[in-house]
Amino acid sequence: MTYVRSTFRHPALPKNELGFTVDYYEGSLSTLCAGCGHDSISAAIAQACFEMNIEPHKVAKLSGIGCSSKTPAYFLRNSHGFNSVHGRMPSVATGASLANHDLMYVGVSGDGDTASIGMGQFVHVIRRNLKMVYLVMNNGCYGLTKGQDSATADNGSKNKSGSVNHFEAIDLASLAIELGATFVAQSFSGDKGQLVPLIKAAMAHPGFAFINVISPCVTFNNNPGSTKSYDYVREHMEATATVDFVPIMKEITTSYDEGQSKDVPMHDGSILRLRKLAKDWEPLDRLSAINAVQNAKTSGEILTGLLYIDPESGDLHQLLETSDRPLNTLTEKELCPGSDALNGINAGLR
Ligand SMILES: Cc1ncc(C[n+]2csc(CCOP(=O)(O)OP(=O)(O)O)c2C)c(N)n1
Ligand code: SF4
Repeated sequence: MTYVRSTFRHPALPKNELGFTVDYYEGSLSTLCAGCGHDSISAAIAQACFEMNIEPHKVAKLSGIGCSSKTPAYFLRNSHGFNSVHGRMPSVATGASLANHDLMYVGVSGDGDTASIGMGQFVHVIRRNLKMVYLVMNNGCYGLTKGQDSATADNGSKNKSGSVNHFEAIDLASLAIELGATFVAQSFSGDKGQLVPLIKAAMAHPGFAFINVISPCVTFNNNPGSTKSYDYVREHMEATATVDFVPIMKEITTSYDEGQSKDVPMHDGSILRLRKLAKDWEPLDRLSAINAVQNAKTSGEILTGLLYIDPESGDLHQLLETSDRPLNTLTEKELCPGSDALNGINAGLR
């Protein structure tokens, strides 16, 4: 059996500004279970890159281990990719970005990959505000190893074999806000209308952009009693706002009643237009975001949409004052400026 996609596409498929159709942003044929939420997220990433007119060779996809971490094979086949070790995607992303910050880094992880073995790496990549999109495909279980409860499984949630989880769940979105992440969003694999603009906004964000996406595992955790099943999430989703991503120079066509919408200007000139739905929630206020997530949780709802943004965030490169150019484009003279320069540095440290 071959997993290469057919290249035939309808000749009338719309093209983006680069002249590519959306299939140029797809990957090889998925080997995940039919109906797995992760496949819908891969499609949303491809769609977002298509709509953002992104050159695929300017993107690096990174992942750990898990069904979720396999997905970079299923989108952006013309991009760079590195499938790393379980839970270690953030350090690979950090190293790659420090060597070349000309690429856009898209990290994909699972709730097992991030909230257990990779937790140490996750919290530190947030602290460092590495400019990347970090997307967790959150199904509350370890899909690849046959469905054991993960650390994001809700207390009281039932798995397929009927056993009840008695541990408190790690709430990745709350944790990210608490640790100082400068863009935090939450969504559902079954809501492409919400997910695509969130991914586009995350890509335009000048720092660490985290998206926690509930992504049901149809094989091991889509049963009654599970709080990560399609039915449960559909019934308990509550959005902070509708999100409209308006790219640079594009006319704003949507209009909302005064007081209902909020425009968040992004550093590159694009605009995030939010039509607020949640009461007492301010996207630019961390405490308000934390309260909104916790209040929703207390009432048994899952808050989705943009939760928090600091559009002025300064990323790791700015903080470390690293070279603007990729290291592999620096000349030997620039990389090794000679003993006088070294003596000067040493003298400055005495
Ligand atoms: C160091 C190490 N420990 C354990 C494993 C076994 N393992 C592979 S994937 C996985 C968990 C996958 O769960 P998750 O990240 O939630 O992804 P999903 O498959 O649910 O998408 C585990 C424990 C491994 N591959 N490497
Ligand atoms: S086991 Fe679950 S997470 Fe893995 S591909 Fe199948 S449905 Fe998706």
